[in-house]
Amino acid sequence: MSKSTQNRRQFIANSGKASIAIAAMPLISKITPNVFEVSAYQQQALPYAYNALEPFIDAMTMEIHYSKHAATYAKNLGDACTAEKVDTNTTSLNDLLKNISRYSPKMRNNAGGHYNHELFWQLMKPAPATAPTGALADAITKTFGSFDAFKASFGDAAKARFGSGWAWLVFKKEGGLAISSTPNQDNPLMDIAEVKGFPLLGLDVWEHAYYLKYQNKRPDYINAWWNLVNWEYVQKRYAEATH
Ligand code: MN3
Repeated sequence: MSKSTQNRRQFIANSGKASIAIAAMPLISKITPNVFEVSAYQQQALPYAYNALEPFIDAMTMEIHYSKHAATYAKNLGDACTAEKVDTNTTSLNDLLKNISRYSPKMRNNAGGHYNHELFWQLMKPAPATAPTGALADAITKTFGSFDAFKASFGDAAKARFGSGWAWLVFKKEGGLAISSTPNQDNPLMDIAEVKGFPLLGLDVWEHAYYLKYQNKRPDYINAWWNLVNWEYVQKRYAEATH
């Protein structure tokens, strides 16, 4: 096969995939996806390969987590928006979460699940800086005493979350940083959250996030996860929250 034929075949194959993907999306939000708000209703492409976070998170866990668990939250969110007449062209995901008490448990679980996972992928990267710098680093030291003390407290929140849920570093509604944890797929943006605010950093402690590699050893997963935190992205979120 000549190179041009090959390219053409590849182009046709890719075009076919793209149109199938578009046809499968019932909700096309006109709201521009914002890296700080994670406001798109559709699942976005994973920003790295499934195996990119090895050895800390294995490729099979990533594949199942992204293509099965997270994809299902996105699909069910679309279904809930249709059923509950949420116009995704005019309602941002952030605003939906801020008023989540007005909606069904299905909406709460899937809007949270979709937002949390879209955020979670962005919060990790291979070989990141090992600690934050600048204003975020200063705020963490001021609030928690030191970066190590912050990590210990955040890890404690993640370990103490009974069953499934998330640990968070939150920029509180009233200002300042706090560590919190939420059950299931709740998050700090929700009006029902115990600690309300803007999530800067979040850790998924559902067993589906770690069981294949770590089994019941959630503390080992938490310790390994610090090797993946994309502090540059967390710093951008902090700058957005405080500007
Ligand atoms: Mn998960």
